[in-house]
Amino acid sequence: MTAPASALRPPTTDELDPEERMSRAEIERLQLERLRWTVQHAYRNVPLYTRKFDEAGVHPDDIRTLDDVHRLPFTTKDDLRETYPFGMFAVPMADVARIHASSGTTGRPTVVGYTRGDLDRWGTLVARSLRASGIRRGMKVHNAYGYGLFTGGLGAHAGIEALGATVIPISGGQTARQVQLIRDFEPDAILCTPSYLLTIADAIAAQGIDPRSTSLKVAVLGAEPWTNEMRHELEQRLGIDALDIFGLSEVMGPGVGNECLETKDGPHLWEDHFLPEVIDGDTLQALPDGERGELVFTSLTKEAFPVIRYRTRDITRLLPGTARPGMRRMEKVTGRNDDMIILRGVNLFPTQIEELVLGIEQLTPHFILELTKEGRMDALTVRIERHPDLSVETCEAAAQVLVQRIKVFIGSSVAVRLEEPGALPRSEGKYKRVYDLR
Ligand code: DLL
Repeated sequence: MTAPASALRPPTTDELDPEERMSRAEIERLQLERLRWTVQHAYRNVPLYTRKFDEAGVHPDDIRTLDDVHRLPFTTKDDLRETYPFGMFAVPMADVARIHASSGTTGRPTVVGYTRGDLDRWGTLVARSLRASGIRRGMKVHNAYGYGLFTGGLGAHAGIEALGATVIPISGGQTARQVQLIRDFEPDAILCTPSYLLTIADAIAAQGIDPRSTSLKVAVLGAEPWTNEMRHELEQRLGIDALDIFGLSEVMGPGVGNECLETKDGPHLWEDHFLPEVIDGDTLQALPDGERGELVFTSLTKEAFPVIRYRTRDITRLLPGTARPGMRRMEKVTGRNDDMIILRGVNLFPTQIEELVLGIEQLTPHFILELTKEGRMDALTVRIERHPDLSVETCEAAAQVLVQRIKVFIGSSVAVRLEEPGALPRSEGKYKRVYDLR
């Protein structure tokens, strides 16, 4: 018996890109060749890189091995802001086929550009990412990442097309309509942020439909930190496989790396196009694979917007490849330097609370964190919606369990406040979890 065209399975070896089948040594050879090109290209065409290399006393000819990347200066978001809007483009504007921008939380937006060739490579890498998630030609893909300046919508869109699957370009928001189209169009796959998939699952249930009964088989989720506990919650709730897609605008957009369906053990990084490093965020020294620190990328094939040692602020560690042995993986990103809350001397990431919340069955996954001042002390309140089907007493007891677990596992004393079902804002894209009212 042959499997139906839409059954979920990992790609066969024949279906992979040739680079995905390369050995580690072949990948590294390719990386060195491409690194040398990138460094030359950036030095020659971007005044900021010329200046920074000269100040650091390093010349593109000094790059003879992959380790020589450590001699290059870092690039940060401040460099992008300083050269706003187009100062870091390495090709004439006539060769820039598209511009994207991310608003960020403060200051000027970050602007990035792509040549026609960059867009083609991006499409190929998103197609590779979706294929690793089990999606292929013959499947319908509901793309609920936001279209526009955000790289999520158009980036995913190009990948679905490059793969030869059928794209449903719904974009984010208008949740009731999303549910309607999931029912009517019967997509096999959905692409959105994990928090938005939770919103959609609730909206399906609110219409009296069992979220496990839809046509969806797989979700490819990213653009915000999320935990394996959230993966489990979404997989159970919707009866799907949930895979992690990683990326950032400065380095390309979605599809810098993606998990493989057969292993689900953190995104493989597409190392034929990006050279990752993990550094100690304080000393800025490179860390060996396996140690946790800040993720840094050098692009290897980008024409319009090459980045040299770009500091992502994302916290992770590099691990050996599994399903694609030639490429390294990274541990699922569950936090960024800038999301870290320091509460009376204890560092904590919102995802640590997510993990604990999802471990208590009587709690809902709908919570926000509020930081306030009590006298001279900082205070953190977890505002969480009570479970609509359980008594208030049961929910209160569960809230107290959460208080204790946060104390034991994170080391912080926090307050937990129960809210009515539906009282907290719902995600429509990247979820704002933390409200700093200090
Ligand atoms: O969020 C690109 C993207 C779109 C990735 C759709 C995946 C899916 P930016 O808006 O520039 O780009 O935000 C990039 O989002 O530095 C991480 O902090 C976070 N992020 C992205 N993907 C993941 C993920 C897009 N899978 C920033 N897990 C990054 C955790 C993620 N964090």
